[in-house]
Amino acid sequence: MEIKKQKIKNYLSTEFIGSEMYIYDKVESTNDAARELACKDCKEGTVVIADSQSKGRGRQGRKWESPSGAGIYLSIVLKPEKVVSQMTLVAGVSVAESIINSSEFGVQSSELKNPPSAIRNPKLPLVSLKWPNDIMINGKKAGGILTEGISKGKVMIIGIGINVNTSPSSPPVQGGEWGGEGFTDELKDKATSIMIETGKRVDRSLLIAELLNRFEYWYKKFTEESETVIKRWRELSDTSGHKIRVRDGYNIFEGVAVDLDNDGSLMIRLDDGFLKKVSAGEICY
Ligand code: BT5
Repeated sequence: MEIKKQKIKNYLSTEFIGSEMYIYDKVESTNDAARELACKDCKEGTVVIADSQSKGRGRQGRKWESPSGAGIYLSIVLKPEKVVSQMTLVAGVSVAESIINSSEFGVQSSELKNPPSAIRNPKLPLVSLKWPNDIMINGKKAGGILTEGISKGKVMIIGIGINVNTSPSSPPVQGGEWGGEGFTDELKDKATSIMIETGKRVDRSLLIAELLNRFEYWYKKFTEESETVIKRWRELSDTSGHKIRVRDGYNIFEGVAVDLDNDGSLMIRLDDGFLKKVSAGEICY
């Protein structure tokens, strides 16, 4: 099932997100393609989507595996009043909600030929957000967000990667029918996809429309009253209460995640009793 622009448009109910949409077979990174368009002064809400990426990236130059036919790789150009890190949380809430809702338009594995053997959970998946930018299903990473600013002007690029129909195993299953190559050895124990967890192959065009609709809703909410988004993020996250280790640059802290602050930072009760606020970094639990 390829990604179809007309199908996305049919389900889109946004005012400006996706009003300009570019869909490519393959790009190096949708964030770079979106950045180029932003530099040419494209409209706010322009969306770049690719079926695969040859240099998909995560934060700090890490790689984002982006096989063809399996995932959603898209970037949204925003021109907000203020360039703020909480935009990652806006995207996280939108992605989590759209995955939860995708169960309504997924296809049952029983309706498919050659279902993969390793489908684990036929019930509704447990979708949760892990601070600051991970989307987890049943405790494994199924998506990530890469928010980048453009130095000239108030432009932000919101990059979203979701493993949708990625197959559980590599090498290829049934000639790519189940989503290309599956996960690499490095990822197969810590990454997952919607299909692996639910047994449902999801139409990526519908999921993209759902995601963009929700993104616009939460982006507008955020500009009106940012606390609503933070509240929703807290509901969808299981980070609070976890014993965690945080890497913040060269420093490593250990403690318990207490809460998300209204500015999107994570509050941690350190092992020595002090409360520490972390605005960027990496956590393990
Ligand atoms: C992220 O970085 O999670 C942000 C990923 C953003 C990807 C999107 S796709 C569209 C847009 N264009 C781009 O070029 N990027 C964005 P980070 O928190 O740094 O996590 C990266 C780590 O996740 C890697 O080091 C791997 O361990 C793991 N990883 C890589 N590919 C993965 C995948 N497909 N699924 C799950 N985990 C993955």
